[in-house]
Amino acid sequence: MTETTAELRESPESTTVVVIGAGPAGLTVANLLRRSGIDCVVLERRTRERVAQRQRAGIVEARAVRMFDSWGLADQVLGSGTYDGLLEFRVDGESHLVSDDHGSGGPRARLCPQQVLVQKLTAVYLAEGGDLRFEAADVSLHDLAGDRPTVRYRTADGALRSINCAFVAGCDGDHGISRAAVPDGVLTAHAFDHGIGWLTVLADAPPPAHPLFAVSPHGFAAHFARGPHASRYYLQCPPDDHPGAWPDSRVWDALRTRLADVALLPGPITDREIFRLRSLVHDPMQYGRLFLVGDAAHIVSPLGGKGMNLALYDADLFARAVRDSIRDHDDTGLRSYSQRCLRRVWNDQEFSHWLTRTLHEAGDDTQSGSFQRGLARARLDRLFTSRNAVRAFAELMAGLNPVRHGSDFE
Ligand code: RFL
Repeated sequence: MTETTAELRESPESTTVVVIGAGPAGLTVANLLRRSGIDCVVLERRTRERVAQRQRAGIVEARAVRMFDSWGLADQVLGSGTYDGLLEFRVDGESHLVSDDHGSGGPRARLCPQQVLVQKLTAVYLAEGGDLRFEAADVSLHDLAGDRPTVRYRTADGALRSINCAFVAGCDGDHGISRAAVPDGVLTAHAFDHGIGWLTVLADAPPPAHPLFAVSPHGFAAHFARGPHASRYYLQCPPDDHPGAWPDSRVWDALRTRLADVALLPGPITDREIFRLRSLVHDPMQYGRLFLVGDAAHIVSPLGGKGMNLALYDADLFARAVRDSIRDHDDTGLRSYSQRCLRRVWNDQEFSHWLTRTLHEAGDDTQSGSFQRGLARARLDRLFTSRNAVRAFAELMAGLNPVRHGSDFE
């Protein structure tokens, strides 16, 4: 017998759910399971400090605020960062304010940077006695199609550990090991590449009065708040561009031109990277006792702010499904998990795709041509003039438009 086998035999553990990954999806699953009295173990490969610093999304949509509210968690994990509910579209320097009021009452979206949400979810989970293991290396999944899957990993000091469980929540993002553990041929990947790159810049610079989207022949740009003294900017660029080609002076010059704001105040740039705008859906979001949650199952191009919000939606459905299965022996939620998630995923993909095409094609017509530019401008005009168009847009932004499930809507 090898030393490794002996060590694994000496230290078997057992829990109900092993959660892989401590991003927004994994931490939400863990908190909701804990609130339901269901034991789980979270395995995260990074350190707590590293996870707490990852800056991406900035707004928790109204639907997700309601979800946290329904679990009694909204004030603890979201803070009180509200905004006035207006979005600014600046087209060739002309400003148009669009309200995100969807007209159905109830809580509105909250300004809550992703890293703040992650920090608060972590703190609440640990304060309530949750089991969260950072620096878990070489995580591997076994017997996913059986009754009791096993998860193996290596601790920070090199010891091998093994946990038996009833379910695995694969919340480890697009590059994790969960989806990769599914045998070939089970999942279908539906992918789309917009052929567009974005330079994204974080800076300690004054945030805009409203989330700002700018359209012009110079290319798309955007400016969002990331706290009271911090901003995130986006600049359309070739997808194979390099951050080194964007020194500070070029970034601020391009922003002033595209945002049509000569007085834009610069600030120290704390992060700068380039990524491709792409979208990806994996179907189904389940294999045996493994359930894929969040980015592990789907990637949404950033316009519309749906990626993190979809992760929160999946997490809620999964936690409720496990609760019903364990507490009431009702597996309906588990059986319909993938289908229900995918309905909302495609709904949000369509919204994000529409917004991405509209805001890029309305500006620089070198990629899509003058006809597409005319169509995109017409769509924007409709948004600036029709009350019904604004209401439909606001409902999609809020994540509150009904989505069909069989003969039901939710
Ligand atoms: P995450 O956040 O990627 O977390 C996955 C976690 O799993 C860990 N992990 C592992 N742990 C153990 N073993 C392994 N083998 C592991 N492999 C990975 C990772 O360390 C990590 O901690 O996925 P999750 O939880 O599904 O959350 C998804 C969101 O992070 C993502 O959808 C959003 O950030 C997308 N996104 C935005 N979403 C919005 O809703 N609104 C936005 O405004 C918004 N802006 C953005 C974004 C994504 C961006 N990037 C990534 C291009 C802006 C940007 C720049």
